[in-house]
Amino acid sequence: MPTTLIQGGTVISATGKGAADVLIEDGKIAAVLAPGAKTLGENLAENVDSTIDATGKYVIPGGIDAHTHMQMPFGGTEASDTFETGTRAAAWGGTTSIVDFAVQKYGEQVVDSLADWHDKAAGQCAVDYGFHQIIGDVNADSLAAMDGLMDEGVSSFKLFMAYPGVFYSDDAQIYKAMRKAADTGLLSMMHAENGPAIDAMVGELLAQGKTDPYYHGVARAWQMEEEATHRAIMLANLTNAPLYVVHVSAKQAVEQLAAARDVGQNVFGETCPQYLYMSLEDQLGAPGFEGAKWVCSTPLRSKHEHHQEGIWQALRTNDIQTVATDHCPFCFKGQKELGIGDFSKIPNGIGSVEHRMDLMYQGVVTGEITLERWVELTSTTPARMFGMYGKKGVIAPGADGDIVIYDPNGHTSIGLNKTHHMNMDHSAWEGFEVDGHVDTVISRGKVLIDNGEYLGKKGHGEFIKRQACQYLV
Ligand code: DUC
Ligand code: ZN
Ligand code: ZN
Repeated sequence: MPTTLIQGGTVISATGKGAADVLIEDGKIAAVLAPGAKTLGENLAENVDSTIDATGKYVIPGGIDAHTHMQMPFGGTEASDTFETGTRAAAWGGTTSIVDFAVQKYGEQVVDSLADWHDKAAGQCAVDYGFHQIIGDVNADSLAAMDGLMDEGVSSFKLFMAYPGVFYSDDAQIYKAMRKAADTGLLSMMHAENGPAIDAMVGELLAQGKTDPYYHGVARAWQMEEEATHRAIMLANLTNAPLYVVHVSAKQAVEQLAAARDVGQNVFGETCPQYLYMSLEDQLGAPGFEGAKWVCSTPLRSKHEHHQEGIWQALRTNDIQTVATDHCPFCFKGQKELGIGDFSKIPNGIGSVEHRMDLMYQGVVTGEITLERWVELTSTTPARMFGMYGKKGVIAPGADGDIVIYDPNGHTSIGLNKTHHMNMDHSAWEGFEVDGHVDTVISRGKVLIDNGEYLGKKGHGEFIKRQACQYLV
């Protein structure tokens, strides 16, 4: 039974911090000890297989990115990270678990799509992985298939109010799926944007010759996010289904979530780093076709409307509970370029799985969030939200030995030119310089990253059979 002792660091949890040593035994956390603790009068450090010096560093539970799309067919192409490359990049960035989306398309069976995702991921991953189920075709078969998802360890599913003709569900379909969710205990996840109205506006803009990436953000107006968020909340209220709204970017959508939470509804929100640091004007509005790098949905919002500040505030007030990435990478050459002359053909997505922990630590540096909140947003709450808590999201006896040793005095230069590990020919984060550094990453007791070296291997990552949401009011 291999044992590792992490000594001298400051252990951060969602509720506090303090000096402690952490003992990992056989892949699990065995003890969190007073510094220099002795057992049976012996110096513990002399009796373990290996020690890691974390003096001056933070010791945090491994990051959990609950929203990724590895090798997802989308927008006439396929997301450029495989499970192998994407989870390796996640490890580099201190994320030790991802939850990816198995995709049921129109005409497909849910069970087949889930089996397909297992085939893609099995034996490929550097870190542990779970699945949500996208239901892109709500019909009698898929509703029946939802009965079996919880037993498969897939305790959440996603519907789309956007993308008519691709993944879109109308209100009747949403109503039926939420009824099923209330019966089965599955968590409903929602892409909340009014797709039919957006598509009408896209048509108008293109007809006016407004084809640049910037107009992606114009067409996907905040009103369309607020409206859909409200409608999703009402349908969830009616059906008594817990609701998790993904990639929230509009401050008005946050107000809808907050109002529902204030009356005790089980409604939750997720945001992503791009909605905190980027804007319609500065990135989507970059000259020429450059803005295509930042085409994602929901879109980056106007800095003049102060959405970014609203989202930071929601992270403090717990009106938004988690930060994921919506990692959906596409290369510029041959993929983003599909939309030259027509922004609606640009594959939607940004790659960030490698940078989330660093980017959110920046919020600690600037005083937007506390250290504890950083851990809560990026690890502990995702674990609770998606039924992994106890095993993941916490440094406590019995939990998996998933640990990041983070150097607050370190520095991280982000981007392709700084040799990121995502399978992309560009970076949406090129040139970002942030305080803090992921020094050591441990997954179930195995060191994956240490001192700038990758020590992991594909196939180390195991499927996480998730339980029901542990975050309900
Ligand atoms: N948004 C994206 O940006 N990419 C994938 C799907 C989505 O909803
Ligand atoms: Zn989405
Ligand atoms: Zn997504």
